[in-house]
Amino acid sequence: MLKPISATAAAATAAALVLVAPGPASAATSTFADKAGDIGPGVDLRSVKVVNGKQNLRVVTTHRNLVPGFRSQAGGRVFLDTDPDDKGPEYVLVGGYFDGTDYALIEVDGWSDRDGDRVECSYASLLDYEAETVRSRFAQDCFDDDGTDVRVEVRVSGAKKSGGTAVDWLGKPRTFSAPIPRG
Ligand SMILES: [Ca+2]
Ligand SMILES: [Ca+2]
Ligand SMILES: [Ca+2]
Repeated sequence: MLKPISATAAAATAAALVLVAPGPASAATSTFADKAGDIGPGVDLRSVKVVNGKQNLRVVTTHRNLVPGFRSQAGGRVFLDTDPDDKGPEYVLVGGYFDGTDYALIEVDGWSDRDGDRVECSYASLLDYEAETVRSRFAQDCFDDDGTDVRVEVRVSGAKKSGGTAVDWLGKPRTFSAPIPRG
């Protein structure tokens, strides 16, 4: 479990960091909100936070009622646009959002590409049921267009109680966020 640090400790650490590291501004961070309750609990997407850092790109999605049980059948796709001149995403992180599931970073050519290859590079995705988050980190050298802005789109899905699959996109389906400049 991730333990929150106290506000005073955080403030002291921040002050110390400012004293020892007055370097350039670090990673660009953007957070995008999604409507609550546009699909049932289990996977409902609430927000997507993107930190486009020098070494790593981090994406944290927050959900409503993220649960370990397989009955949720929850999972998601984090689409990454690293080349705005080429329509659609260049990469997608595909993963399951319950215990025992795996994930993979795939290089794709647009929204409907189902034949992409796995990218061999350093990345990881972590489910946190307590915080209801999925935290993913990608080394920047995972991406061919190293050093560029990135745009994201997220699609999550899960089992409906009544049967069938519920789908929740970040905002309008197949539309990217504003670009997040690399820090
Ligand atoms: Ca939602
Ligand atoms: Ca693109
Ligand atoms: Ca939505």
